[in-house]
Amino acid sequence: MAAAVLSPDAARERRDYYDRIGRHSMTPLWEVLGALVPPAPRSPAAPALWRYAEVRDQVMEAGRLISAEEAERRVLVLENPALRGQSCITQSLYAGLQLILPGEVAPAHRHAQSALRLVLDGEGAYTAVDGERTTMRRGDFIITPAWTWHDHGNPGEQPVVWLDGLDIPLVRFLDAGFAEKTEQAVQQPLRPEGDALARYGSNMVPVDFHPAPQEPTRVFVYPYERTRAALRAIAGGTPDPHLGFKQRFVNPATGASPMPTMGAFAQWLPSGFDTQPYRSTDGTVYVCLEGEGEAIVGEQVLRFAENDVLVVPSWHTLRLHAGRDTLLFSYSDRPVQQALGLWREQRL
Ligand code: 1HN
Repeated sequence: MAAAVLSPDAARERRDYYDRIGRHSMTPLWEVLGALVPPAPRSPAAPALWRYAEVRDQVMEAGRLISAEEAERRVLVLENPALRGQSCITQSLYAGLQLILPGEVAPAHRHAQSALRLVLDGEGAYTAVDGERTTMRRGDFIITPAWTWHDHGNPGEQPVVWLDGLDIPLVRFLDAGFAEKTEQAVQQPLRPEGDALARYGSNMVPVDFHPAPQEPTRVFVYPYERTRAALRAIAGGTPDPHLGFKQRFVNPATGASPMPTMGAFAQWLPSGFDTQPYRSTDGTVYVCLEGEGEAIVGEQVLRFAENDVLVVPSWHTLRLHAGRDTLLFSYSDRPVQQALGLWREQRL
């Protein structure tokens, strides 16, 4: 509807009225309705890229300035350039690069926020989740579901860096955050390494195990070798024109997302492949695990290589170009949107 032209008197009368109702903490909906209920998402987040080759030295420098123990978690937060100061990469998601040096531990704690890790650089650190350790190898996708005890340690020889993805902004929005620490910084292993994967992630589950539909998976590591082998095995077929070969990680016992608040994906793009334009309502964080290429987000061209992190905000049109055979990991709030009936995608 076209805005009516107001006489100076009428305009002043309205402003005075807004001032008077403002003293009672009221405001006129008609001034804000268009912004509150946009015809399509207008994310305040911006597309952005963090080149690992450019930030690696700065991540390592944090290792000289503060110990993992003092920091509790030694992390550089990847802040969306349009949302600085809010510790978020999209409106609902957090991302950070965490460093743990040989001999260090990051003490055990638990919280309502769910976390995922993607191992980027170095080997030999571990994450322990509710009494079981997993040794980190590059590309491994590891989860610490809400309210699970978790600590990290590095008994190896190399600095280890991984990407943390958490649902921090979502939990903050809901004012539903709790956290706890323990006296013992390092969890005593209760089960041998590999137990959860053998028990819950080998096309079998314990005979009387019947998880509720929204329960997070007991499988807390998705080893890169398996992810990569699966993508390579299907990459001989016909790629989806908009997505290439894209798989979603699942809770093998239910088929649902591994955790209820964040979905994760792995995608293979053959060398030279160009995806058709695509958009979806889940703002998504991508990590290049292998290869290199371009993400064209709206008008912006983001050139990525191995270990680079990039963010595509909600409803921004994405086209991907693979300069070489390329493997992308990604995560988003898609399971939340789907559970609430909000998720939309468009193949352009
Ligand atoms: C956390 O627990 C970890 O466990 C990493 O490694 C980053 C950011 C905010 C709150 C908790 C971790 C975190 C975090």
